[in-house]
Amino acid sequence: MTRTLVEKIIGEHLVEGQMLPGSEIGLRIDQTLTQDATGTMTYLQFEAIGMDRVRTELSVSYVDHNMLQTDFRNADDHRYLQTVAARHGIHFSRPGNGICHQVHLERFGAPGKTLLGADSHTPTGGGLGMLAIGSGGLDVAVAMAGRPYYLPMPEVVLVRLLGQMSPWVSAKDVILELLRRLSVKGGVGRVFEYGGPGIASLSVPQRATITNMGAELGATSSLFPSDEQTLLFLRAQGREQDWRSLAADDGAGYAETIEIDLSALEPLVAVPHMPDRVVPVREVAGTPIDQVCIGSCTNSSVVDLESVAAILEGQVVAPGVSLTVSPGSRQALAMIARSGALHALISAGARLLDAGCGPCIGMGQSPASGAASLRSFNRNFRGRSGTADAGIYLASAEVCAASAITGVLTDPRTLGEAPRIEMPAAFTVDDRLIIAPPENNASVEVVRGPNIKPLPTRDVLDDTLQGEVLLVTGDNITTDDIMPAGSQVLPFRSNIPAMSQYVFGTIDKSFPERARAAGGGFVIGGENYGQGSSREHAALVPMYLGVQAVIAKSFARIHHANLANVGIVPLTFVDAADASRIEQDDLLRIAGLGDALRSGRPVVVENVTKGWVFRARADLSPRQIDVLLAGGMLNHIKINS
Ligand code: MIC
Ligand code: SF4
Repeated sequence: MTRTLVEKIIGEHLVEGQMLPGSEIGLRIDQTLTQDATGTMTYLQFEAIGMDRVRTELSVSYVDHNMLQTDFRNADDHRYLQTVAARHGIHFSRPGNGICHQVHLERFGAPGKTLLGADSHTPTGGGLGMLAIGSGGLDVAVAMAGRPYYLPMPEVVLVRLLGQMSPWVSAKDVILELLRRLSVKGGVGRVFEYGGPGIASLSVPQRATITNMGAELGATSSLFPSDEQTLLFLRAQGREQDWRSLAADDGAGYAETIEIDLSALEPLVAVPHMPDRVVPVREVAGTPIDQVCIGSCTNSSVVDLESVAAILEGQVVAPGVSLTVSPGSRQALAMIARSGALHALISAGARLLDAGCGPCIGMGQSPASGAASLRSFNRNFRGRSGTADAGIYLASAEVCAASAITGVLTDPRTLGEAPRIEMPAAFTVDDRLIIAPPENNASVEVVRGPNIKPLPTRDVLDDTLQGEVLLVTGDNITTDDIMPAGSQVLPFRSNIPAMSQYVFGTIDKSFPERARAAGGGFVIGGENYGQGSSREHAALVPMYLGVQAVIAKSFARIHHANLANVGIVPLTFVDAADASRIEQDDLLRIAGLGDALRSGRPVVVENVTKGWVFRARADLSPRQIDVLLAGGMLNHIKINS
């Protein structure tokens, strides 16, 4: 039987279920990663499971998001993360060592492995031929405990790359082109497997840009075969022993094949406020730009930074532009420091930030009122930068560098000859900021500062759900809309009561107060509800405020799983037109929930206020229904252990 690359890796890790698209499968997870903004909850949950040491081959805790320390909170969290890692057999990557996805790619990722990460951009690792998937923190905690990770078997789509990119065209343009064609929900339930003759010319850092931003398609993952390029990268990282050759069989069957001719691509840009609003740069060239930010897990490798430095060499940033550079890793920063590229950046007027997420998650560097900010990042949702009326544009590092000089959106092809930057033959390897856990972990004391609050808990689900509609939303609501990030809110990631005052803050500031007064209720969503980040806080906090069910036209994969994991019922309208008949404050009732869910029949929802009923489907596996009815995963584990 011929198999796709995805089927091969899943086949090697399948512990439950069958590889039939849409049906639930359980996978053995080899590696996990967390970052600090999702990690505190993940490790509190791991502690609640009550296991001494992780059962994975490798688990790594990174600190990269909550890097501004404006008070004790983030520093408290870092200390908790460091000590809880040592206590339970987890590697700890210290603040300053870089962004989880970039560092994991450099130092730990390996072809053929499974990686589960509490961050939606975990598929970055697919650039190395591994199956890397983002999930909520609770799923990562469960995987660290050695239990399978469950997900619907994805459809596998082949993206055949042909030809070679022209000068000034970059890997970012490949993924922007896919977003242009498929939209932010075009990847839901699918894995994108790259192949075709065009992949041979793409280095691992370029591949990782593409697999990273596959998250913006809503895809379960994206990956490349493991080939000569993979070997070159691993050798250059001093990890040749991690290489194995891995590719799909000839004639493997795919749900769909998409072709992209690399030689026909041109520099592209996503305009505000969605990553799929993609147009050629030349069409919007001349748009004045106030800020340029280079970095994020999409485009912050040493290759990107060297290329930016080559463009900025001898130039100075335009007077109206503030340029920031946040290296993806300490390795990348150390290498540009040694090569002299850092000097070119600083001389040009770049403001150098920590090796971390920084402006990507609104951790500082919020643009001015109404500003246009051009970023080499992956998300441009409204308000995510910390400035509600700023417009964020997403493009390659090269487009960013060119525009920083001119002060307007610039097609870099107008600058003349493109710099030719090759991936280094040897990276500078220095793992001293990665602390390996001690053999004897039992005596390690876990330090909890006052910012670490206990996990919120809840009871088993009632058989009748009744409550007011607290909010009716439109399509493509992101988890940034549900649970905003930014420098003000992120320090509360381990303090759910404090965080709850910000829920739905960008949509309706009165939500928390109304939810409290009503004792909880329902949320009505549109298409692709909960797209974007993996943050389970977008489920945990509504649960804490008493939200019982979210009824939407469709859901993003990770958020759908997170809702069930915390005991909020995710339901999908059978007839999407019913959504427009529901208004805020309507009283809804679902009776006989348990039987309805177990029977597999649609759930009948009564709109008590308006006197009509509608039907909604629960697209949940029998396992998820048990988890849900128990009031979430932690209750379920307790009941069954
Ligand atoms: C993001 O890019 O939105 C984040 C911040 O990395 C999130 C995780 C989080 O909210 O902590 C993600 O992508 O999952
Ligand atoms: Fe960090 Fe941004 Fe990447 Fe999220 S998308 S991990 S915030 S750099």
